[in-house]
Amino acid sequence: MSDSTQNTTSQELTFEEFKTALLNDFRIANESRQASLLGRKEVLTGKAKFGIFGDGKEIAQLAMAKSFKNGDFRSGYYRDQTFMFATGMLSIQEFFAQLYADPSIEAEPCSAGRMMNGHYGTRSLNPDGTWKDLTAMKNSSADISPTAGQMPRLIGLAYASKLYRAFPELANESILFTRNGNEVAYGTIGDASTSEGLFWESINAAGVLQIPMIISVWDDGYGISVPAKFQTTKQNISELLYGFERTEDKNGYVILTGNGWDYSCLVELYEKASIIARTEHVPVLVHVREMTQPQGHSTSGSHERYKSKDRLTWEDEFDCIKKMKEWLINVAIATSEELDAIEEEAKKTVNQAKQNAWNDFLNGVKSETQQTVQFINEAAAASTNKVFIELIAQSLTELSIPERKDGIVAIKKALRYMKGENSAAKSNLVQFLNQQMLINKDRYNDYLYSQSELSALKVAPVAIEYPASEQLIDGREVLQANWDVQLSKNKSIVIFGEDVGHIGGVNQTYAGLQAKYGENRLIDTGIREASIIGQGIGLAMRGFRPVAEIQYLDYLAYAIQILSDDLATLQYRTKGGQKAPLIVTTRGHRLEGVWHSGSPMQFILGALRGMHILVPRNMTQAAGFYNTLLKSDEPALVIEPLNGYRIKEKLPNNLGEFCLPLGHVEVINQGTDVTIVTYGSCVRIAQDAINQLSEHGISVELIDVQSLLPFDLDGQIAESIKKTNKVLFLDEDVSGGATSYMMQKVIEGQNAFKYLDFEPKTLTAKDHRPAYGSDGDYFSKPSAEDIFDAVYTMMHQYNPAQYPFIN
Ligand SMILES: Cc1ncc(C[n+]2csc(CCOP(=O)(O)OP(=O)(O)O)c2C)c(N)n1
Repeated sequence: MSDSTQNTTSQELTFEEFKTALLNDFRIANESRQASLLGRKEVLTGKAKFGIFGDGKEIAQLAMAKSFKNGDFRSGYYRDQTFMFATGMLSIQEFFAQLYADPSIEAEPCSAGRMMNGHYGTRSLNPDGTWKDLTAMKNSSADISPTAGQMPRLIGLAYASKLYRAFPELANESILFTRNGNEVAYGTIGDASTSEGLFWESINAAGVLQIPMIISVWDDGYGISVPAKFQTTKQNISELLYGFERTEDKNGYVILTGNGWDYSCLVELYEKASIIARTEHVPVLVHVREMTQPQGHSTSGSHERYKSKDRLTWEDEFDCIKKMKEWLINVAIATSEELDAIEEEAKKTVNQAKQNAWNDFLNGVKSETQQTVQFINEAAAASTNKVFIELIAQSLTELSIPERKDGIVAIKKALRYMKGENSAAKSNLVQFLNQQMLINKDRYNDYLYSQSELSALKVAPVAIEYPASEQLIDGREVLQANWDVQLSKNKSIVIFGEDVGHIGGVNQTYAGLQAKYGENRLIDTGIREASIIGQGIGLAMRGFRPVAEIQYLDYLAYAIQILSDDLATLQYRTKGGQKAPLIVTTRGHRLEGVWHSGSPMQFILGALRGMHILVPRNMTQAAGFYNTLLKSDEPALVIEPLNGYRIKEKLPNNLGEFCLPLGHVEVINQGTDVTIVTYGSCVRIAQDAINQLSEHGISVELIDVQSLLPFDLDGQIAESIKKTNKVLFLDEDVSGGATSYMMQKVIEGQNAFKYLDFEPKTLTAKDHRPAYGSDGDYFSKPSAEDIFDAVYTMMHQYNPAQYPFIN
């Protein structure tokens, strides 16, 4: 690992020290360039599948790396390899291991081969999932591919420093995360990606929040093939952003610009940027123009297709490393020969690192392939189809670059030749196959959720305790009282969102709490759902326990991309290297009209695997889930039932303590004829229907699922169907939505089909959004009458004599 973070501009350096530092930068630039060149070759010769590299962006990243300190965080994108090398956060060998998709954490610490090359990240967690001391290391949050998707998270990473400064007492206790809030968050983004809404939303948010971050725009004039004239008004992002610039009397950004080939200017620029961001704790934007992309966008195609001859000539002439070399010679820091020697040395270093990475990777696969061949041949010897099976083993040995899947395919094909046969060697082969499948499960499928001791599934349930008195209060008051206790117990909890602070939330679930705990604990934000989530992700990555509120479930759609691509994938894409225990709270299912009554559960369930999805039927249950989640290290979405805030509930005694287990259903009503499986606001509507059905002699077992992800971990629903032999899945999603999800979990996942005497049914909302008004609601969403009719019809078809038709 290399580290060029020593100051190359300080007046205190002797000439020799200064020269050494500059030549070190020149070396890293050359190594990085060489890594890009060799990386591309590796893809084109079939050793890797895809390559995207940081060539043309080297010099600015060296300059940026100089001020990056322990405790700081990067939130960047796939062009940043030089920065990663220069800060010591990545070695060249690790860079190549990622290109080859090496699944070992030791070889490829960013993602253990899960993310394609150019997607960086440091390991914030120990193997047991506990935090490392992030102040003793340089940190990179894990990249994602969607352009500008790194921006929302950057807000939270920078905001954490501001909040730590606001709470010196908390900062003192949070020694793994901060030194007095001094850390700066560094962001990078390509010029074309500034066309994304996420960029503008995040830029505005950081300007409002005034947080210590340096965001660099790497401007090479293209987004793949599309030039700046189709991307950016005036083709100049810093010119557009001047409206955000701070003035004498108004907060805003410090905006700096420079050219990507001008080393000395960039070093000065970044020194200035970092001093401002670190000391004044404000956002700085650095627009680095005139960058090049010597090998084009990626290995997917050549840039000759879309760049003019003139542009290609200019890119050649203004290549940043070439320019740095000219400058070093012109200012007499080094001779051409000295620099040539460094270039030659860099080639050797990179070649060696590449070779080491490849050998490590290939040897791992080869040893497994050899074992596979041996097991297949041994099984062949005991089979009547020996000849055919040996041929399979033979073709495996002939592969010059075997992959792990080749071994599995070979075993499965060999076993088909042995169908009906019994031999010890065949059993050994099957056992080996099972072992390999387990090993590959660990390589490719683990860490979708936390595997630490703080997994939400390991939080011990604590029963709700009620006082003797029967006093009832509004549901929203239960939540408010529970948050009050949590906020006083745990100083790292911060709750933010639209209208959350001053007025205490649109449904008063935080009423009075800002006045009690201050503006930095209960925080009003702008209307900016995606960056509210990013704010939460970044805060959670730096030790806070953030609760991000999305005002209504219908508006979660604005944030779903960042929840899905960033938060939900974080543990998985880093193979347990990073976590962001963010609680996302919202309210939904039922109120009024097209945009305040949605229940798009299937859309959420499909997008957010990696998060827990909880759908409490009332506010006490919701509080129980919050209490559980706050003891865990996992992200979750809790959807409060929007029409339940004024419904009366009892106030528990043990606020802040009672914990609802995740993945456990509750049987709300015992019954024998039909099982109704539902959640959220539908529970109450079903209760109404059940009362009406009982008048007609039909006994319904009502199950509140309450936790959609995870879902009924101990198979209680199948147990109920064993008794009733009939099931209706009910909710307010569209047809084929979350009811189908529940049906699959129960009928297939719990094998409940074998207990059914009657086809499983679903009852959902209509496929359009709910119309406004009480009648709009009634004719759009399932009502008690709809439930009555659905259940009665089932009973009538099952036993027409006992349940004659009604109409
Ligand atoms: C949301 C999204 N849309 C499209 C893409 C495909 N894509 C990958 S990189 C890229 C161009 C980005 O250009 P720019 O931001 O200028 O960065 P550069 O690659 O030039 O450094 C595109 C369109 C993507 N990754 N994400």
